[in-house]
Amino acid sequence: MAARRGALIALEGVDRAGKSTQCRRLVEALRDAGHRADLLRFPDRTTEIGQLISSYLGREKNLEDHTIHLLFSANRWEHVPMMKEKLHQGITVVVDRYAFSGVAFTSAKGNFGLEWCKQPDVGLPKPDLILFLQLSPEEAAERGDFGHERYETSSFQEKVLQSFYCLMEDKTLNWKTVNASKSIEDLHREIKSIAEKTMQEVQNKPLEELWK
Ligand code: Z5A
Ligand code: MG
Repeated sequence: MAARRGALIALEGVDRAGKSTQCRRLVEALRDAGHRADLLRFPDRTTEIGQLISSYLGREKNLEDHTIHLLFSANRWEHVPMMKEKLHQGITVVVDRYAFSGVAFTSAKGNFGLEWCKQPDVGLPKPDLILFLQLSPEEAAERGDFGHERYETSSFQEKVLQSFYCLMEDKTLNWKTVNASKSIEDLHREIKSIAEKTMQEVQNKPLEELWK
């Protein structure tokens, strides 16, 4: 019998919804419970491509809109061999943002169809679970002001949210929306329970390809 594989779990959501906080908590808790789990964050600003993306987000560098979209995607693809290896070794991989952020942010710029935005990420490892952390703009505002990076304005974030809703209509993907206005601890417990159930369900199933 083939070895059990790990699950690929993506966290998505609006700005300040608590994705990074919950990703860290989830990986820690899974490890404490005896599972093998690793965290990846997109963009991964540590690679050469990631450094270009970081200077774009920090407004030090201007890049043409198609170009930056493809760089975000390339930043995911450069991790694919390592992600597949981990998943096949039985390690659960938790990703802090994934291709859905890629599509939602670029399509929010206008002049970009959803289908064009999806193409570069077609064939990435398909997440077994996508947790969407839902938070109203008012509640997000209580968590502090926007930073100074590109995209951090309320009008743009509203368009991003609409693009996420379009992506969530795809029933071939396992989207689960969670209420991110809960306390960090309550939300963590809910996310951990959904994640463990998914890990159990997919361990003997093949890893699929996204949007294929
Ligand atoms: N982007 C793109 O355009 N294309 C792509 O392909 C990808 C990304 C992958 C950088 O992302 C930008 O890149 C992003 C999308 C774009 N642009 N924007 N906007 P990033 O992931 O580096 O962004 P970030 O700086 O990590 O912010 P974030 O992800 O929006 O925040 P978060 O991770 O969701 O939240 P957090 O850091 O965990 O928490 C925010 C604060 O709230 C913090 O003070 C917490 O302590 C607090 N918090 C968290 N949870 C709670 C609860 N439950 N209650 C109260 N307070 C809480
Ligand atoms: Mg974050």
